[in-house]
Amino acid sequence: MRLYDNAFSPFARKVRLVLDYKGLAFESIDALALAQHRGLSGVNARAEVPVLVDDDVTVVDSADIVAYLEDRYPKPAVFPASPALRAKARRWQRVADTVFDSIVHDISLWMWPTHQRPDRPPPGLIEAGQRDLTLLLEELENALDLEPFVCGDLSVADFALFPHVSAMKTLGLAPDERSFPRIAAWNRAMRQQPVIRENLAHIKSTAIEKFSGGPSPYEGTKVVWRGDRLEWLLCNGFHEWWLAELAAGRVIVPSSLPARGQAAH
Ligand SMILES: N[C@@H](CCC(=O)N[C@@H](CS)C(=O)NCC(=O)O)C(=O)O
Repeated sequence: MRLYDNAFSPFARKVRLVLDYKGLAFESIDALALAQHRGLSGVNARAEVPVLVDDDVTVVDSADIVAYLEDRYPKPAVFPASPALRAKARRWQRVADTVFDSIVHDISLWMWPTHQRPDRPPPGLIEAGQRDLTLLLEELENALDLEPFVCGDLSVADFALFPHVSAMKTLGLAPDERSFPRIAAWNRAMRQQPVIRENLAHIKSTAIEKFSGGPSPYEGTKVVWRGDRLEWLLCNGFHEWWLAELAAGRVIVPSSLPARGQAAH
């Protein structure tokens, strides 16, 4: 199997965690490196990671990849057995992928080692992000009623959430133990999982490899603004800031349409 991957992408991390948990071997390509862009566009018109190629099957989008892996390699399962818990797992995967991701992405641009922006966030952006992340954490705290994981046993919900919740620590917004005791316990339980330990070590060594000497292999100016990330900005009134980014040539908006002559998967 081949994974079009990137160590720092929360979506690629989710898929990697599922592959590792299921004990599946794969070849990883750091597909967000600019040198790999053409190859990535060849398998995904949106030029986004992750993409999984398993023999003659190509699957785009992390939730679809996880669903494919579960169908094709069912044991150990990453979806619970009961319909109610499966719905809960899917819901938290979606909240992680759409809402957590958007907020963490939109308020973290100024901390990316790739971009090193000289400007500052527009007034109110970080505060709006902190406010909305707190709302999400309150919801997650209530949802963690089965212990130790979101659906009782480890599931895709935990693998989807962990990259975002751990990124909050890097942003100085780690959920505090007193306000969010269940999340703190969940976080500790997650960090004891061998696949999580391995993933954290992988990110650390990749960051050293990519950023500690010479130019970074990644895009350093433009930011990819796909739907959910843009939606959070717009619903919080930061459209003028975004339009200025667009005018300054710092915006990429992906398209799902295949390039002329290329078939969709
Ligand atoms: N819905 C997609 C989102 C994937 C996504 O947004 N990937 C980002 C990285 S986190 C990406 O590849 N962006 C293109 C780029 O940064 O060049 C999924 O779940 O796989």
